[in-house]
Amino acid sequence: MVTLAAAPFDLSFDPSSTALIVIDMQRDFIEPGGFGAALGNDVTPLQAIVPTVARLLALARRHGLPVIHTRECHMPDLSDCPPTKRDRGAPDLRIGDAGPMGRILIVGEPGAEIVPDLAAIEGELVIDKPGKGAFYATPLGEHLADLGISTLFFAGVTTEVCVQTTMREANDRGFYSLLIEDATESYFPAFKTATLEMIRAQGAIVGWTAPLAALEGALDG
Ligand code: TIU
Repeated sequence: MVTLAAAPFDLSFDPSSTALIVIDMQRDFIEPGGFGAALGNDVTPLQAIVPTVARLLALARRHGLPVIHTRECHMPDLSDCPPTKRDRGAPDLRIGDAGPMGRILIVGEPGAEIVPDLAAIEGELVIDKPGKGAFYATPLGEHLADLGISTLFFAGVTTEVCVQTTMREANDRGFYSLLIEDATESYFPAFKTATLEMIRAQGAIVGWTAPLAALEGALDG
């Protein structure tokens, strides 16, 4: 067992039953001209965590932890995109519309790809998900059961939308969940702060948080 100095208290985990899930580090959320920008957001803060997520990926790979990447995207015919999701708000471009990186949030389009610095390597599972949570309408739960996973490390974007939703799904499924504080980001700084606080409040009601350096220290020694 490894013991990590996390908040709100130490988290002990067995690396042989721990996996890393990197949520939606896609061009559509991180680069100008994608879904995030079409919603009116400044994508710059999200770009800034790419090197930290790369360090986290290197750490997980160095220690043989299974790595799972997710991508929020939809079928070209939008059959898995509820109209309530596509019609929400007044974005410049809606899901399925043609933008500078291809059709917004559509499987196989350049914008739906993970940014090159964080691309999956051979043997890593990439899960396309139609929802905010990575367990909804995907094989993630079965995959984790097959691997015998009990602890999940989380990174990715955005903290309060897809990351938090997936952590809450994981919590209800009995996983110990740790969010790497500097490997996640929001378009809204206050939402990131609030999400970190609400995850670890009430005695880790959803899970734990810790900076990457603490995890590196615990695993690398
Ligand atoms: N808009 C926003 O903050 N996030 C999303 O729409 N999806 C994810 O968080 N991946």
